[in-house]
Amino acid sequence: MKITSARLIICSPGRNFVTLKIETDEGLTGLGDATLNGRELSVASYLQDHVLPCLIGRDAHRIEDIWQYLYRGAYWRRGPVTMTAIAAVDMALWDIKAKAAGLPLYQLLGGRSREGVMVYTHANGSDIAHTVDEVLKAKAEGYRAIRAQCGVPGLDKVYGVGKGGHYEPADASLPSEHDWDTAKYLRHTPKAFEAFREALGPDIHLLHDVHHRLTPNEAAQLGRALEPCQLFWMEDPTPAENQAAFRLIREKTTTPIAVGEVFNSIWDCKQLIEEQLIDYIRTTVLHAGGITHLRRIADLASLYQVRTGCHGATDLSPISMGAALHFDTWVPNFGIQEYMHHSPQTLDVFPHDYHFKDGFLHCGEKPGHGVELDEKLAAKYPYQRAYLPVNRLQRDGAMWDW
Ligand code: CS2
Ligand code: MG
Repeated sequence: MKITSARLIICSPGRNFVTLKIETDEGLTGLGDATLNGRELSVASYLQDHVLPCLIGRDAHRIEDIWQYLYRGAYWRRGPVTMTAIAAVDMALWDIKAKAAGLPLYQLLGGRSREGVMVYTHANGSDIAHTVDEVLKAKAEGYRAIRAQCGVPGLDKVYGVGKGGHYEPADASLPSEHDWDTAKYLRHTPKAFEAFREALGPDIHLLHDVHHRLTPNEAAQLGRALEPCQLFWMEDPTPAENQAAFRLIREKTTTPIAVGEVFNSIWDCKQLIEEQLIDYIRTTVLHAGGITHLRRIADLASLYQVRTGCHGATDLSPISMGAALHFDTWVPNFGIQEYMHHSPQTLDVFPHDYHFKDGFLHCGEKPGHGVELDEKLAAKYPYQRAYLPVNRLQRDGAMWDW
């Protein structure tokens, strides 16, 4: 089965998405997500100018060989742009192979390991009382796991807390600025989680995203202070370029740790996994080289009892969500899947067969990954430049981690 065409569709139904469509001489087509939030056009160019011309005429069934060709063959390995581009090709090829087999994608990975995929949703509030309301609303909607982010007194804009409850990471046509003060955050957060746990009772999982803002020592302090609230995880407590830094956090607290949404290869998490410095690995089908590479990361993780917790923010298109759900349905060491709701416009542009019920997402049974693209509708939403915010210290305006 030869690849006859490979092209990009870039659209912005509320936010930007880059989609790769691969067509074959047997009439089967596949879709892959190529969206890198705030840097969308760099992946589009990488694909358009350097990858797509090399795909024409190749056998669409040779997923592994094409993966190696794009990874080893490029000489320049790894990095978010390269690995997102490879992921888009990989997702589209798995879609095609599953359609050729007439099977939902999870069947090709080894079949079903579970009846549904437990997801966590977001509850964001400007203060503790508001966040308690949001957390209880999520519980009433049937979620078994809830990520809570709460405004901090004295800070104007805090990660994860949007205007009027809605939160979208890429919020402006030039980077907007957030302010940060670690001492204020560390004072407030344990009080907030005490209130969330009390409101929820013991049975609902609570999660929190620190978004790389603490030093390892501060992260250890926060982890300890949160131990009575029994978190499912504390996410990205400190930047992870230095994997060994997690030893300090690990030695000091039993609060489980999740890391990896910004990782793009197995090398970014090798030490974290082998030394059991984390509990959950958050790499995705999108930013970590597709299903082919994510499977290798999950297999390594399984040797060390590290479980998966795939990133699933709105900047990953429904195609990534569809592919992730097939992956999650199979992967033996599954932990949880993030589920941040796409806008109604986005869902109209990407018809899909996954559905939510009682705290779980379920992939569909259609051949492939089950997500399509309405190209006519997509054309009504042209690309709009959008950036993630930057973060500065309130004290003196110095740049901080975001
Ligand atoms: C986040 C994201 O979902 C998460 O855990 O950290 O909101 C993240 O900020 C965006 O996906 C960045 O693109
Ligand atoms: Mg995160």
